[in-house]
Amino acid sequence: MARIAFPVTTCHEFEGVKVLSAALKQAGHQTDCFVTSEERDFAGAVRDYEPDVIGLYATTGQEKWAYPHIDSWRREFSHLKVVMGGPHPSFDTDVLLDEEYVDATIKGEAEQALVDLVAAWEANLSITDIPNVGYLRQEKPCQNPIRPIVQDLDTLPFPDVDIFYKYPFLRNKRVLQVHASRGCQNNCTYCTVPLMKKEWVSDRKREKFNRTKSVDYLCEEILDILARYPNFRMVNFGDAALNMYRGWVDEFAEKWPKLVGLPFACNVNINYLNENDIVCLKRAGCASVQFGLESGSEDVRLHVYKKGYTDDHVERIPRLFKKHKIAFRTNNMMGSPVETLDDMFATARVNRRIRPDGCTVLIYRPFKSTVLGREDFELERVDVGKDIGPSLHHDSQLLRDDVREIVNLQKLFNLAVYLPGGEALVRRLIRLPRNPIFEWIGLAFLWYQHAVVSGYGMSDDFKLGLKNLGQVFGRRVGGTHRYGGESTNQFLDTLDTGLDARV
Ligand code: B12
Ligand code: SF4
Repeated sequence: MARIAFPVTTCHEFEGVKVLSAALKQAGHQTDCFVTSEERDFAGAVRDYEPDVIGLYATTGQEKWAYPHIDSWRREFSHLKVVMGGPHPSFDTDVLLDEEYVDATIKGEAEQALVDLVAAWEANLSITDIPNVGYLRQEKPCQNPIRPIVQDLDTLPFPDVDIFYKYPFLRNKRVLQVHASRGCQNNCTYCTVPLMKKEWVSDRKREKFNRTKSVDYLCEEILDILARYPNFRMVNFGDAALNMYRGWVDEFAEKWPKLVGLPFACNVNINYLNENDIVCLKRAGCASVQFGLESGSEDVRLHVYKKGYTDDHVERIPRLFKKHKIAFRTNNMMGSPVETLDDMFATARVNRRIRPDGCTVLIYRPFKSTVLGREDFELERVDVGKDIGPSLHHDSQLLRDDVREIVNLQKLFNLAVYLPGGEALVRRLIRLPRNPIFEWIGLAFLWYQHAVVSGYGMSDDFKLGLKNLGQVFGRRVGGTHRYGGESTNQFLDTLDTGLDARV
């Protein structure tokens, strides 16, 4: 039996960590997670747990946040092993070169791989033949091929929420975070999910990346949580799209209200959505949905982002949301390599026309794990020396002359959408230097969308803000990003819960 600790630097219950914890417990191990903002002495809490293995989840930009802590834990426990998983190490194993911090990585879905890795470490066996595992061989990162992914999500144990809900803030907030599926029908070029779809499957014939839990399993999972944590008043589905398979929402609309009966918010893919789905969502108790509009230009949306949303989808589906009284929020992206500032204002105008209940606006980031991002790196459109931290809220890493305007527009976008005459005003304002007032305006809109439109609740959001306020503007120290709890803008990252999986 080994003891595995999952340090987490965003105040949010991570589905990946929950499912891994459940798999490890099923294999007879002990697990716990440690959320930086929720611990008085975070490093001490992990140390007191006396872990054998540290498991780190990382998106690109946050892969090194725990290094200083690992240093101190390693000094305490000489046998300690560290494994990193999630999107970043799944596509880039260079973290293995930091061998003083990382012993192994796991590519893709890790339920079985992590159990195998921990067992090998426990028995002092070699890890070099374990599928999915990455390790350092002759000073070079070496990635093993991956095993088939779990095809039937119902065969997995329920995600282990207890390691997160030991924290009063997480268990007493209004919204319960849940996942009903994995994968996505679309293949957007700015998103990592399509490359997961390609690289996280083993090439076994008919292996499916897009999977849903059965409605029965999902309802049982929620009831199991609510039996122990009864304070939740709403559910937020973190999936790419709740309408993953036609027919699933029909069954969901039948069973969810009877078995669970909580209102919920979710993401939808509007190119796969018809009026019947919307009626079913409403009947099931859907309070709000969000989808990625991303660009006002159909050409960019269809041909560059390959989003699959035509102008007809973008105009027609929101009318149906309004007809059936479901609030909707759009996700929008500023500053991709193909858009001019005028195009970005066109995105604001489309929003103005379709009148969403809120607009989330993020700054395009060139990930090496996306089709468009890979092109950016190849064509040298990226300011590679510029450290923008992990987030999509703060800065652009593209080599463009109008970065200041883009970043300002991201903050002021909602004024251009909702304020009469807003576009003309915002066109002028974005030429000013970046400043805290714009940041606060952006933050206020984000808070409104999260608290009100997504139903998260004013009070929870306010508390979340207070917890992490110091991190909102304290992200840069001496011009370089300081990895670690103090500087990773967890507040903004956590607020962004609705997400069209692009977050
Ligand atoms: C829900 C979600 C969120 C939630 C929860 C955080 C999270 N990452 O789980 C919130 C809203 C907080 C969030 C925030 C952000 N997110 Co987010 N998010 C997602 C989303 C839609 C689903 C993740 C999920 O739960 N999947 C279901 C579970 C079961 O799968 P999983 O998480 O991949 O876990 C499996 C493996 O990764 C692995 N694994 C997971 N954890 C660990 C840990 C160890 C030790 C090991 C070995 C393996 C391992 O095993 C798991 C089980 O098989 C993904 C898209 C996607 N489909 O992955 C984007 C995604 C992960 N987010 C992304 C981004 C960019 C962000 C933000 C930076 C956005 C921002 N606000 O600026 C922040 C970063 C916050 C953070 N600390 O992670 C990107 C990452 C891109 C990249 N290449 O790095 C993704 C891929 C979307 C995209 N743009 O393509 N996000
Ligand atoms: S951006 Fe959203 S819709 Fe597009 S591939 Fe990613 S998860 Fe799917």
